Amino acid sequence: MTERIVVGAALYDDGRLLAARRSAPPELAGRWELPGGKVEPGEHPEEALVRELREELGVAAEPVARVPGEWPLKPGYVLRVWTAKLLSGAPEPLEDHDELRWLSPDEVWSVEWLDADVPAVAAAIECH
Ligand code: 9L3
Ligand code: MG
Repeated sequence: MTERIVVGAALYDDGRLLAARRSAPPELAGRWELPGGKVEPGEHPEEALVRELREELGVAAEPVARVPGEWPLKPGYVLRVWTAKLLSGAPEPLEDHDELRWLSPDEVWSVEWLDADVPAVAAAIECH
């Protein structure tokens, strides 16, 4: 079985990293993540990243670099992360999130990240 890829964005603006608090599903609600979602069949991961940021946050953004590594999610799914740059718009929690927060470097560990996102965020910080 091939694993389904979920893309996450380490979206930076002015040195701060965007964290998004999930509102669904119930078992993940209240925990923070790098915004993103499942790559659709036939879609390139970077395209999925741009699409997810538009749908979830209402912004235009571009991937900058793949963050080395891959992190297991629920069975059959893995998380891959790209650093990304905000091009236009101000992120709003339009879909699946109920709060957004721009975290300065000393605030990055002040939110309760999803388990899978903890090592992904650590790796993203390393390569930013
Ligand atoms: N997930 C974990 N960390 C992330 C993202 C974007 C997603 N940074 C998990 C949550 C869901 C699954 O991946 O179980 C699919 O994500 P979505 O399509 O519900 O955003
Ligand atoms: Mg999502």
